[in-house]
Amino acid sequence: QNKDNKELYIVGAPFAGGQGKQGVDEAPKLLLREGLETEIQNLGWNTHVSHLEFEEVKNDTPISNMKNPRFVSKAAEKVYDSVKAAAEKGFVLTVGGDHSIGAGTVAGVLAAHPEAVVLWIDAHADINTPAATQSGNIHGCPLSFPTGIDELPEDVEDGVFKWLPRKSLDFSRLAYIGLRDADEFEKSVIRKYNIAAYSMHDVDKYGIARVVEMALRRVNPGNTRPIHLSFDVDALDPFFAPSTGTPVRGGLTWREGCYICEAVAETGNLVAMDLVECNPHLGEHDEHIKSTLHSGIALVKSALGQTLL
Ligand code: EXY
Ligand code: MN
Ligand code: MN
Ligand code: MN
Repeated sequence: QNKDNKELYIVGAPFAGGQGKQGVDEAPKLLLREGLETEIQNLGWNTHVSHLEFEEVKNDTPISNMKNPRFVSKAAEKVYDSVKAAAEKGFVLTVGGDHSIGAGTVAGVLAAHPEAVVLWIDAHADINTPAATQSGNIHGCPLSFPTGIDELPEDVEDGVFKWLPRKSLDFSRLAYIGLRDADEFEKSVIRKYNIAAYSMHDVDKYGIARVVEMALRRVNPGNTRPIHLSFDVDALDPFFAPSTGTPVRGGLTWREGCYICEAVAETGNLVAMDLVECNPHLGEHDEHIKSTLHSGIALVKSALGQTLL
């Protein structure tokens, strides 16, 4: 990663098929309307914006426990292609959409930067397998594919997720911050593979600065590897990000979220970021929607070099 490269590719991924609530697909356009691109330009980046389009799939019956498997696989593949191409040229900011697109962003970043590590900032662990998911919502499963625990058969129906290179993400290169609603299966995966996972309990105990330090030391000792930051807005407390599909109380404050992004930016190795799960259809009034979008924009600015002094 070339630190003088100031080209930044915003990939709009208006996708809602990884979960059941409409509206999350409207976030990319609304974030741009709220000033996302100009704020990024003000930090000295040359921006390039594209919006992906996703074609509906008819008769998309479940495969294993996954709902909309063909639709999600096709969408994530499109995201993968765009992210891979953009990551070869500059910084990639993928704006969701629900977190199922993370299967595409992680694979795309790893295709361009095979040594990359992934920081997954989320209330949830998003590592259910197609067989383990209780909800069937693939936004709870994206990390099962690049880590290779998904166990989909080689001859899976309609080649679902066949495009995605398995085991491209080693468990030693994945860290979580913000967890507070992992499923039992996911907790067993975290233990079994000794994944660097920092829950809200750890944030309370050590403070956010030490948590980020510990997470980075675990996955990127020596600070030599490129970093992909996948930020689910539901990692923030619902007080700061109410308009999201699966809010969980007891989350990160606005400053803790921004601090994570600032600290990761300070490493000089951040190459890509996702901002996902803002849903402007949810929330009791307009202020909820605005504050969620502006939390998201603040996180992006913090990751892209905004300094407070
Ligand atoms: N673990 C639950 C499930 O698999 O359905 C909840 C997942 C929510 C995922 C959100 C996007 O981070
Ligand atoms: Mn609408
Ligand atoms: Mn998520
Ligand atoms: Mn989440």
